[in-house]
Amino acid sequence: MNINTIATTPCPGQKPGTSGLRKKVNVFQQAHYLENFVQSIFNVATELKGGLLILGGDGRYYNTRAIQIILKMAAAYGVKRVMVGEHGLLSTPAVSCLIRKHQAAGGIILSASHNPGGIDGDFGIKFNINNGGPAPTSFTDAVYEISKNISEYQIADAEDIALDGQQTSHIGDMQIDVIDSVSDYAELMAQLFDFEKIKALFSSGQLSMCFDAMHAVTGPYAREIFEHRLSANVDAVINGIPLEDFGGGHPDPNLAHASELVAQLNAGPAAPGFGAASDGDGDRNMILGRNFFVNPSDSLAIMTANAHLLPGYKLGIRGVARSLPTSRAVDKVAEAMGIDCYETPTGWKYFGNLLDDKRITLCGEESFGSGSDHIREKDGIWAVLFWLNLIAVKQQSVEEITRSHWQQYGRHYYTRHDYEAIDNEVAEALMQNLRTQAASLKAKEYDGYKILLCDDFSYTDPVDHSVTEHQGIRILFEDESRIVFRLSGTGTEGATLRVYIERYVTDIASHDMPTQTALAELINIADNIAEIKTRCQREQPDVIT
Ligand code: VG1
Ligand code: CO
Repeated sequence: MNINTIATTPCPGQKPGTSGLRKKVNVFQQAHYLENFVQSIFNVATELKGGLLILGGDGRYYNTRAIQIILKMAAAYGVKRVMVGEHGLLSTPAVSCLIRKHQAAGGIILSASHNPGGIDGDFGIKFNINNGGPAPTSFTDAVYEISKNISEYQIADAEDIALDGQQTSHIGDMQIDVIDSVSDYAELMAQLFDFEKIKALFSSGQLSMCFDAMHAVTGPYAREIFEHRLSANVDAVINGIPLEDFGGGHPDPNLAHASELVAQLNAGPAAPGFGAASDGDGDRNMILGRNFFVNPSDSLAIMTANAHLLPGYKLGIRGVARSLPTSRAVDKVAEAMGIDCYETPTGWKYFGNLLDDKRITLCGEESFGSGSDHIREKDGIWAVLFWLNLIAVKQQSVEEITRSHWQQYGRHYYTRHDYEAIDNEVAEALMQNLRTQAASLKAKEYDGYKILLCDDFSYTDPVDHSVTEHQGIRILFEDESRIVFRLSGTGTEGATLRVYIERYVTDIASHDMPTQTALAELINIADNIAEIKTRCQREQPDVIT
């Protein structure tokens, strides 16, 4: 094998965000851009030398090109073996599953997750460590430092590898196995859930479902699991073929972007009883009932309260965790169950230590993400199976399950308002203004809502004691309402301000308000305190979830 050493100069801005490095495709296409970052990863992940690497992506534009480059660089670095998903496809949860099952040294996932794809869209790259989870900040910081000073990278002089069809080939001494993207993952799902019971739900005609794969990576997973193994209705999966531009859509499973699915579920009495969608790389989920939306924060709470009913969790759960902006619905359940509930910064990497240390079994985020200790990523198809299994056990609809949960624990009305592509300086100044005000806001009252606590969230990991600061401004009111402000770490254009608003209502007679109405006063308070409209020159948020 001939290895070429290529001279390069640093590409600015290769600092990974909430979940890997995300940029416009044309940024990744610049000379040496991808190579610099991959070499920086290799230089930190020395355990890859002589080890196994899992490699795949969500199928977006540039996926297979990047895979060919990475394979040649992996061979030059001395990786022993690479398992690549067929056609270059692997969902994020499948990569996590494969790393754990095959004791890989790590995994590279090519995805910008819920961001749009195609030649004018976004591309991204994430590295997962040997526990199957996203690399911690200490790792990504080290990668960034190397990227700032890189002067050369190494790449094997080799032909491209065929990615269609499961086969084994070599670049020098490195073995490359093109594997079935779905089977190991599907097997794990069958161990966790009662497939026979779910199957009976479909075959008895009691339930039909619609799963929107949004032309992203979950299409093949959904077809195999829902249609083949669980015999769901033949038309259960829509938009099931992965496309490089996601069919022009935005592969973000929420009410705004999964409009085809929402229309089906709202189509009256003939609508399917269960609906779901996943994102670009298959780690997010949206759960719908007939004409009914389950807020992701509620979903985590409902899962926690009911996990013991499902085979994979029948021994009960140890504890739970949620990210800061996720509603405190799960806290109520944890309190009642007498288990720990951790509050972490945004991003799945903060759950890894808690899972590894066996402090928690379930965890989730408001951004349509939930997961468990079965892997170290959030998992879209897993969440769908969890709900299907729950419906089969309880013999209740999605709406009935959710309403009875609210009845028992109270309802957390919840919304997130996103202001996208704001000028970076304006966004920073808005956050800085909140930080400066934080201490003095305590005990102030707005429209009858009295502030109990206001701070800039800082997290000390209870396992390795690492400290992560400035994770969002949180305002807690006396009636348990909350407002959280933070800037996104996944966008590729300017800044995105996220405002998270929740209100806790125990009276069951008040569980039927439209969410934005129930939160109207708090939405105004958020604007008053942060001066969003004036500072950002916006009348409305760009996206409401
Ligand atoms: C967003 C979500 C966060 C999630 C992250 C990655 O981050 O808010 O909860 O973990 O995306 O999800 P941010 O920094 O833009 O708010 V995925 O499915 O895009 O990898
Ligand atoms: Co994702």
